[in-house]
Amino acid sequence: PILAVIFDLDGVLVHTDQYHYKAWKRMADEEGLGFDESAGDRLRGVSRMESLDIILEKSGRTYTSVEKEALAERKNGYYRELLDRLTPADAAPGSRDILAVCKQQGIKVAIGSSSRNTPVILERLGLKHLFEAVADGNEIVNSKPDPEVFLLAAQKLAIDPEYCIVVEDAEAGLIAAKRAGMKTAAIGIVINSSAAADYRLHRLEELTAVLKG
Ligand code: B16
Ligand code: MG
Repeated sequence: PILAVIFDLDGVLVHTDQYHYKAWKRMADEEGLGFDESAGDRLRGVSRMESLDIILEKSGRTYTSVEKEALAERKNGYYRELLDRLTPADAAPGSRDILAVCKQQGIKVAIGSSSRNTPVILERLGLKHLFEAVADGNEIVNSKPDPEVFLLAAQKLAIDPEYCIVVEDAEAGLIAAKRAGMKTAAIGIVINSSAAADYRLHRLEELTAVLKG
């Protein structure tokens, strides 16, 4: 049986994945760094500094850790400007409904996100009170594809990993969930490409059928 659902945040419950992309692109353009859509998909689920390393791969020069901190900080400032515009209407379609279904069925719900901006995003969306547990980028050492964030979420819920299902839009996140010993549901861009997906959701509502088994 499934006793808990762990939701990824960016790209699943809210489309802040587009904001990450815009903010990185703004910083990269200012720095004269090439940045394209394909790089964008590799940034899903991985931490802020790992994302920066991916963007700097083709730069042809090395950056000191002080320079890298400054670039990441600048991007985060741009990202926070975009987050300031979030309202409860920006929660992904179907997200409140699926959370209600989980509640009705006695299934616990948690967030498992790499983002250190998770608290501000949940606050702006007005979703925070709907989760029994939140595990995010502020609390972990290793980000996805490491299983740490999902294991932490399960621990906070006091549910064994084998009874958890993770909903993810990132290949790194699906791999992390598998490594944690959890079931996986892919949504968004990875829906057809990931070998780590147990279920493939075109819309969040389709999770209802998965939960019924
Ligand atoms: P921040 P998720 C991830 O969130 C994003 O997918 C990823 O693109 C981002 O780099 C990471 O959070 C860190 O975000 O800079 O806000 O700490 O998909 O795991 O919810
Ligand atoms: Mg995501």
